[in-house]
Amino acid sequence: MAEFENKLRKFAENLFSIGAIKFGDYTIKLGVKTPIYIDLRVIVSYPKLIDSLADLLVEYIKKLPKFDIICGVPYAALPLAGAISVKLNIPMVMRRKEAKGYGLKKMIEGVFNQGDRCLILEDVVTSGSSILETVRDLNNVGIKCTETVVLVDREQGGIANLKEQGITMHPLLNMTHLLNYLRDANEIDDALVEKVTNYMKNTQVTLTEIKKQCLIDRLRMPYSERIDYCKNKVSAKLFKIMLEKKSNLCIAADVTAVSELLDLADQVGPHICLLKTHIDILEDFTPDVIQTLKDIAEKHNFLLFEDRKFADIGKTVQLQYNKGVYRISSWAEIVTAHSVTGNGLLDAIKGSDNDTKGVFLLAETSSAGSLINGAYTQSTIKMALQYNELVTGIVCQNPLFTEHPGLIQLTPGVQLQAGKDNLGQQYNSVEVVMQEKGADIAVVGRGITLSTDPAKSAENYKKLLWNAYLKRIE
Ligand code: 6AU
Repeated sequence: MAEFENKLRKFAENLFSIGAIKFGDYTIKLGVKTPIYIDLRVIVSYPKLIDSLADLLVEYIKKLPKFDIICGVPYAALPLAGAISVKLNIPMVMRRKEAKGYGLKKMIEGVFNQGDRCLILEDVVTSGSSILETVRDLNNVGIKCTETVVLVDREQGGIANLKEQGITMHPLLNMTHLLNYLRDANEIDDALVEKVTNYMKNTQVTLTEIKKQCLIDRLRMPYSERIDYCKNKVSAKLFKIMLEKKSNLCIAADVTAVSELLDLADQVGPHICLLKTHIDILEDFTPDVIQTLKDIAEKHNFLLFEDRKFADIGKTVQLQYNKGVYRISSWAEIVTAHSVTGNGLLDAIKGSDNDTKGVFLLAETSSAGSLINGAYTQSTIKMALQYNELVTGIVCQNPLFTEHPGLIQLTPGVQLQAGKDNLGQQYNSVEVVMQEKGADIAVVGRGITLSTDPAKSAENYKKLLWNAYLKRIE
């Protein structure tokens, strides 16, 4: 025991001597001011220290519950996690830091199995927020986490915050020990110890604060809470309609006769939040159709959404959006657009009155053999964030942008059962789309339009989709 403590003392002194512990006026993550700053990233320059520290950790870890994989919280803990992984011959996974916000699947690198138990290694803990972010991403790919080993616990609420989320923290050192060891080694004096101790007592960080700032996950957030995050006015309006009608169903009204369209809109109206049109497939379109459609939309409280999929240069899109027989901008509160031609296209739609306009950008498609790749998808999301006052959300098939609750995920390719048509369309079930694929609104076309009773079918989809959403946020 005493021998282990001596090693800890030595470790504290080593950290101080390599400049990993600094006293002064610093600001740490979450904007908290601090008189002591601990930055272990510098240890990469001291391989012998990594080696001896890894030995110490291996000894410490032996008393903990068994685990299958180890994960270091980037960046400081990565070299240590690597060293421990080698010493124990236990595989490591890495959580990507830079890929934040661009899809859950790509967040974790390495080979793992569903249900693997993971030990998380972290350098310094203040509130526990970084560990909780790591746990969230590991949990999202099916990895279990209950234990974390921490080199230094700053004793500012981390242990309690983590415990509340089911994680037990095992700190090698806490701040009290660290200060005492440094004082015993004559590196710091009593006054400094007292100053830092008082600071720690008076600067506790609670889980509520952490949740507000860094544990945002739109997939688990109720629609009602997401309204405040909407930068686009139409998204906020849409969320309100969804909540009022308890509907996250968008109908794809892909019919070719005006009478069919108007009849369908009136029948399914009570059950939908959005009516999506391909206005150019109507064979008997006349401009007066639009007013009737608008009246039905008002009667049943849904938004009109033209799935135009703009994809040209800005100038042409401007004409397509505002001119021609359809005059889309005069009635469609939302339109779809590809990101392929870049910003000019969104600038063209933006115009002057942004308050009533929204765009769903296509980041992925439901069709087999799509040429869209990961880089395109990520750039599209970047573009959406850049134009967040105009962009209502993203059309995609996977749970992307989980850290941006103001954006809405619209997912087509939905039927009661998984399947496909003979032209490459691919369908997932309601449950899969809502609970695994991250949809906020599901687009259902032929699943409703080809049924014998579209109103009844729409009501059924509405209930199933809403229940799946409730289950997701439970
Ligand atoms: O349910 P369906 O297959 O009858 O209809 C799906 C609808 C169609 C497509 O044009 C549209 O959803 N769609 C989209 C959208 C909404 O942009 C993108 C996509 O990837 N797949 C897809 O089917 O009106």
